[in-house]
Amino acid sequence: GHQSAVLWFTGLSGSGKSTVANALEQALLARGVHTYLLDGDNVRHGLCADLGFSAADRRENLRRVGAVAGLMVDAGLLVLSAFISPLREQRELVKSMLPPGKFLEIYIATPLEVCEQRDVKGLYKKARAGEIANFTGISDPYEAPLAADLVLNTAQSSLEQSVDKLLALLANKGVI
Ligand code: GGZ
Repeated sequence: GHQSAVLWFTGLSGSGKSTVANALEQALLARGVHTYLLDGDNVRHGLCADLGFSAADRRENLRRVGAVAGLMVDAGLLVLSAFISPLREQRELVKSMLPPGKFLEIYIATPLEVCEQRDVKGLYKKARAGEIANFTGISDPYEAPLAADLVLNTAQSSLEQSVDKLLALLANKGVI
């Protein structure tokens, strides 16, 4: 068995949040631990389809995700969440919506230079060209966590190393 919790991945676009969260999900599944991954792909097309990327819209996006994560924790699930969640106040809001001790903050600290170099979706190029407004790291702020439960840098660690650190954290916290 396992304890319910929310693993909250935060970091820039292209930092590796979804990649690491997906790899962790596979590793947990192999250990018989089922999870649910919340990310922009399954939330911004449905539950939050009415929201954009202004500060107010991002906050509302994350508040709704926090509410859903809270319901999933009630149901006993282990939730992985991968959103930029750029501001400390937004992440504090989500934390405050969950039972004490259920929010684990994972900072994917891949440097902006690396994220921009990768530019998997070509969004940084468009942001630099002024074709996307309010782009995190370019024309919109990102506040790094001050006390994350774990800091990972996908430019310096392999995916396997990152997953191992996450599994160790979960074991250490008594989640798995
Ligand atoms: C940041 C943006 C923007 C702007 C579109 N700023 O790399 P991606 O494409 O797949 O991840 C980014 C995603 C961010 O959505 P989140 O829900 O995670 O953001 S937040 O937590 O701030 O609410 C990026 C894409 O959407 N995208 N416009 N202006 N990222």
